[in-house]
Amino acid sequence: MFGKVEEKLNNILKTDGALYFILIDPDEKNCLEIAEKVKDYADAIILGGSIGITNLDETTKEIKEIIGDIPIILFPGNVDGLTPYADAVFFMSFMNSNNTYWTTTAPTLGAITVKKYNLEPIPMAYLGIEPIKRTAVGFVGEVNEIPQRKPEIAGMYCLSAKYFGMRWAYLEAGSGAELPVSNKIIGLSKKLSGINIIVGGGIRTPETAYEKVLSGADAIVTGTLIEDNPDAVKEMRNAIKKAGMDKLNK
Ligand code: 1GP
Repeated sequence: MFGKVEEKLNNILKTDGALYFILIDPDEKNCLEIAEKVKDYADAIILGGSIGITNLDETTKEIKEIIGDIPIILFPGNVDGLTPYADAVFFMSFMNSNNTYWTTTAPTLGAITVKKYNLEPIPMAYLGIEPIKRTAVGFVGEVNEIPQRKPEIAGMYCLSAKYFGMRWAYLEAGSGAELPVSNKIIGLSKKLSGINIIVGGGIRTPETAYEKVLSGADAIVTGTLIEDNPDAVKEMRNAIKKAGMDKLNK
């Protein structure tokens, strides 16, 4: 039932208790340098951005050469964010967008390309949490932002995602968010749904990542951190893996 990439990630989750995903924007000028710097620390590279796609095929091939066996999972900002040179795709619905284009039309238009490119689809709910409205993805994705002080709304979306058959939910505060998703939201989302919870947006310190994993996050995503300070990824990975082990031993 699971494809190879998802199986690999689930196996790492069993042994390590937590995953570290590093987001690379293929439109960043220095994305190959970034790939070189993070290749020893990421469990998967997630590739995508909200605005613009330049030469995705070439960039993906070049990144693949650098990172070797680490899976590349596409994180498409739109239907043009697909390439046959990646391993998998987060096949996602932006569930709390106000626009049906982002909830269902874009994934429907993209589905045939996913099939044609033989990409492994990883079914995922994408959920925009405050302060996502002030970030690019909130603007483009016309989000009906989930308030930080209403964790039950996020939890209910995750439960709904589980009942739809999605195996992953991404709690997103938006790239560069001033505040990451709260521990309460993460905890309730995990407790209610039991599906794999990815948390990203505004995670800048190893301490924050540690807390998020202990609260219930299965995977942490960082993007901006690498662009600002590539050397920070080692500490980030250590904190995530330590939290994972602490969680497994609880
Ligand atoms: C964006 O959650 C990711 O989709 C990463 O956010 O750039 O703030 O790390 P940052």
